[in-house]
Amino acid sequence: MAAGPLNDQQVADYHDVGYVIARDMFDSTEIDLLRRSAKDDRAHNDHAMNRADGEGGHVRVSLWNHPGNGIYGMFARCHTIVDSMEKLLGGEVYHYHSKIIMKDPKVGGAWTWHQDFGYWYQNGILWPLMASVVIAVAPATKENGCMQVLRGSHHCGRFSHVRTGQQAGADMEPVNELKNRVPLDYCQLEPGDAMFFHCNLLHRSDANKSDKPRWAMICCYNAARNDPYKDSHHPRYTPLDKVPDSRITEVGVTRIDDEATDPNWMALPPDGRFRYVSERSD
Ligand SMILES: O=C(O)CCC(=O)C(=O)O
Repeated sequence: MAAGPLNDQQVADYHDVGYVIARDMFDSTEIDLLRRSAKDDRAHNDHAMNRADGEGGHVRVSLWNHPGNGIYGMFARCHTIVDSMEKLLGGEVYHYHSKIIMKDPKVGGAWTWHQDFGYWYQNGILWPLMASVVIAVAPATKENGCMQVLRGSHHCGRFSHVRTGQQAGADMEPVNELKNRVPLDYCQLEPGDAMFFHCNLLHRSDANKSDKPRWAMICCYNAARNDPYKDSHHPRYTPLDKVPDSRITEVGVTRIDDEATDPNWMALPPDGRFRYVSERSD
């Protein structure tokens, strides 16, 4: 069963360097169920969009706003994750969105340097009281394009984000300076590891040139006290019903169909406000 929320040292590390990796936060049964659901789930595959990286690669991404009662919802709502987020963000949180990222062998595309808050503040969010967790479904290695971060870069605050070609990313002039001053960490993960990171942490990833897939689920949260001041394509404060960690396996083995229970799949607008290029793969 899931390992329980982050401890005080892990919370301190997150505040210090902008991220923390909790090894083996989920066990192999839980991750196998997630992997099988993600692989076999027609609804999820039907809703996957190709996010082109402008260099010939693409990542398949499916994204939804509200967690439901299927296995994805159980991960996003379980005590281990949500209590961790509440420790990191200092109070009640709500679910902002989740996504499954499929970086397939040879074709899986790159991500340019960015901060998530570089986009999210455009949605009417005033404070960077937001964080994400990457739950590794397959190993994430240097070879298959694991996430890279500039350690401690969340202390810089928000950088300007600009659109270059098909991607919007951080203004590279200050980022290149920062690269000379702080370490670049490769965040290599094994299935079941969970990486929590601050919304102002600069991160990127390389294309997947290997013959191994890199799949992950990423769940994003906002502090309840940080309710956006305007509507956007992601939700305003919506109370989150936490579930016991045991529900992941219980729901996973009964294979509740997420099509009915996680219905809020997103069609992404190609208007530049959001960084995924909307180009349906089907
Ligand atoms: O998983 C990756 O390769 C990068 C994902 C990312 O940067 C994001 O979702 O903001």
